[in-house]
Formats: sequence, C-alpha cells, structure tokens
Amino acid sequence: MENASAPANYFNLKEMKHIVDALDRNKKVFPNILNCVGNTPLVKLTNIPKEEGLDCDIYAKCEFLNPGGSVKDRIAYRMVLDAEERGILKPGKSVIIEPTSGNTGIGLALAAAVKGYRCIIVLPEKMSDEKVNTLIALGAEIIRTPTEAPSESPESNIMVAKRLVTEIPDAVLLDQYNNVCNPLAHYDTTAEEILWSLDDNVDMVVIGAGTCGTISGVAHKIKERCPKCVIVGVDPYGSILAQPEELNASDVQVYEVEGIGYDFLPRVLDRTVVDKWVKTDDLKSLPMARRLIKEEGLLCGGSSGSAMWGAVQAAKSLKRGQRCVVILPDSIRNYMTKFISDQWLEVRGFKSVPSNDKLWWWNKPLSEDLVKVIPSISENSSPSQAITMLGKSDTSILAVVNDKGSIQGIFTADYARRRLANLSGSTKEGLDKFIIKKYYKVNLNNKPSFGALSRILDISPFVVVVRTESTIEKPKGIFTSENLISLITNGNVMNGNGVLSE
Ligand code: P1T
Repeated sequence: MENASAPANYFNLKEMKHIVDALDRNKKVFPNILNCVGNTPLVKLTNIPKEEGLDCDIYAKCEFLNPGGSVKDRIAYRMVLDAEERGILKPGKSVIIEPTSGNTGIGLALAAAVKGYRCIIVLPEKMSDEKVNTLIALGAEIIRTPTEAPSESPESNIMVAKRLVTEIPDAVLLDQYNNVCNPLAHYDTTAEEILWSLDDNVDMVVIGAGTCGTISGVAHKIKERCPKCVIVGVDPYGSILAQPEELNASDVQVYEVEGIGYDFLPRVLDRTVVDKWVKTDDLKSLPMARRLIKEEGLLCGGSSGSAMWGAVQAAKSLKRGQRCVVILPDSIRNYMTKFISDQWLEVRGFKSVPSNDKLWWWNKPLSEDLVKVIPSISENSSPSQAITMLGKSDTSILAVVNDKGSIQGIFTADYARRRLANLSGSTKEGLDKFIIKKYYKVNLNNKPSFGALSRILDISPFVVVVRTESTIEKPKGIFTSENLISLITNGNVMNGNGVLSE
C-alpha cells in the first residue's frame, strides 16, 4: 500500500511548500475547472444576525460555491497535486481510493475526471443519494458501508478503503485524516482569502469539525496574522471531537447532519488552536440551514446550519463593529431529497405538520382497522423464503420480525430487485442483507393523523404502521395513497371493515 503520509514536523505549516497558486482575480479564462477551486465569496449576513439580536457583523464564507460544491474541493485538489509531485500518483496508472462522507470524494472524483484517474469512493450509507449520483456522474465507483460501524471496525468506510488499497494494484490512499495537505490547503487558501477580504481584521471564526483539516489549517494561519481572533469549533452531540476525554465510541449516536463529527481524533486535528467548542444537534442545525437559505439566500447544506447555529451562540460575546466569519461548507445540491424537503423534516420531528382546516379528514386519527395488513416473516428466514412469501401475498412488502414478533425491518420486492440487479447481492446471503432498516413508520399509540400520513406519502410510496404492545413494536400493516384516496372519496377502506366518516 502506498500512503501519502504526513511529515514529522506535522503542524509546522509555515515551513511547508506552497504549491497552489494564489488566485489571479483578473483571469478571464481558466485551463480547467480545478483551477477554479477556492476564491469563494465572503458575504455579510443581513437578516439572521439582526433577528438573533447580535451586535457584531457576521460574514459567511461561501464554500458551497466551489466547483464540486464544497470546501473539500480544496483539499482534494491539493492532495492530488502533492501526490503527483511526489510521484505517488501516476497519471494513467494509479487508482485513487478514499473513505469520505462524500464531499472529499466529489472533490477527488472531479480531479480524477479532469486528470483521467480511476477513482473508488467508500462512503457510509447515511450519506445522501445526491452525493452518490454526483459521484457516479463524475465516473467514480462507489462502495457503501454501514453508518453505525465504528471507525476501527472492519466494515467501516475507513477500514474498507484501507483493505481495498492492499488488494487493488496501483491503489493510492490519499488519506484526508492524516494527510497534511488537508490543513495546509486551508492554511494557504481558505484562511488567506478570509484575511484578504477583511484586511487582517477578524475577531472570530466559526468552523464545523469533521476531519478538522479546515479548522486546524484556518486557525494556524489566522492566529499568525490576527492573534486576538477566537477560533470556535462546532461539533455534533454523538461525536468525540469537542470532548475526547469525556466520551467514548460507545456513546456515539447517529445524527442526520453529514460531514461533521467523528468517533476518533484525526491526525489533522490540532486541538491547541481551537479556543472554544459549541455542541449542536439536528434540531438546531437543520432549521438554521433552512433559515440561511430562506433569509439570506445562501444555498447551503446541513453542516452550514450547524456552523451558523454555533456562530449565533459564540458571537453573543462580540461587540458592535467586531467581525465573525462562519464557514458554509457545502451546498443545497447534496440534500435536495433530505432536509430541503419539508415533509422529510416533519417525519423526523424537525418541523411540525402544517395544519389544514379546509380538509375534513386532515386531523382525524388513523385506526387499526383502516390499515392494510401485510405478512410477517422471521428474521431467521432466507431471502428465497421471503421472495416465495411475497409471491403468495397481494402486497409487495413483508414485515421482518424477531422471535418476540417485534419489527426489525421490512423486506420489499423493490429493494430485493435492487440488491440482485445493482448491488451484486445473492439470495444465498442472509436475510439481513435484504432488510430495509430505514423506512417511514407511524405508531398507532401516537394517534397519527391522516394529514401527517398524507405528508409522509408525499415522499414515500407507503407508511408502515406499528403498535407498541408491552414494549414489543408489533407490525400492523401499511398505509398507502390508495388507502387514503379510497377513504376520503368513498368513506370506505379497501379492507372492507373500516369506515371513516365525516
Ligand atoms: O473535514 P473538515 O475540514 O473538518 O470539514 C468538515 C465538513 C463540514 N461540512 C461538510 C458538509 C463536510 O463534508 C465536511 C467534511 N467532509 C468530509 C470529511 C468528507 O469526506 O467529505
């Protein structure tokens, strides 16, 4: 395995070689798109700071305007240039393999597309299909790994990438978690641009923490030129970056915001240059990202909301005339079917279901007799048994249950086809490989309204209905658009036994 490993004097960024040219602001034409990475605008925010009662000025560094749509284009390009210069990456021969939450992958796939490298990107299931489709369009090959796998487990994206590098000839792991080009790219460009925009006069910079290359690199340069500046890291609950001594990997919980938070400390993190940490969660981050879009016109992603929420907290200590910069790492494009959808936010409790007084049925609760019953299958069955059971049923969905009858997931004809057709699956695998664990579900105990169900049906072909009976989550069936329209037009249900009356 060839590894672009970091030099010994790791954070001596000042002494390192600077290979990316400063952007020529008068250039009319660029040789290729990689030359357009960086030089993103710094935009003063107008509405959110006022609403939040902040006295200082807040500026957004619009990294979502990079060619690949994120701040990570900077490090991807830098790592490729450096590895080429050192003879580690050989054009026309080497294969780039990288574990990523997607944006570094997109930056590398962009460089690979322009320069003609084969590129394999390993990313957790959690990351959006929008990222995956962008990667595929750029010609990258994709491997998905379980989101819940701890970073040191063999199934994690990091360990899978490491294994592939030993198996695939001429494979190169650029390794953003350890490669000094990650912080160096921000030391040389992102921080320089911020200092240039604000004439070396900045009081606070707020940055979301992933690999921590952005925060470490930016902080090192800004502290050299503007020592009074406070560097604030933003880290989601469930990550150990802010308080490594207080948390361990077993505390890690899953959250929706992509790109920030880890269960280990990457080498590119230098905690000595971070003055303050703010913890966030989805409920704070995602509505704030939507506010950045709606109130400031900044078409950014979820971690931008995290950083902005952190900035609103930290900048309360700043006075009139002081300047706070917040970095907005990626773009709306990555999340079009995720937090950009109101329904997606509502199902997860990040937004309330809209009221609708004009529809007589909107607030009425779903009852069990209105649900279309689906068959259950034991989790110990085989995929072939599940397929046979589907064939005998009039639905294309089975509930997969454990010994106690508690729902563990669902088996659908659609996902089984996808595994067999596109994901090199085989019916000889265990049923667990065919189970969908992420699906839309309502619990009858919570008396879900038809309005809420209708909103879910805007983004999903069916809703699974369960009821909790003495701690066991029992599958009761599904509810579909067919059920709903039949109910509201005829006052009748397809099962023939339930009636919904006005
Ligand atoms: O890695 P870091 O410089 O700390 O940037 C954090 C970050 C914030 N927001 C988004 C949307 C991101 O994608 C990232 C980091 N992304 C990766 C580590 C990656 O592999 O794409």
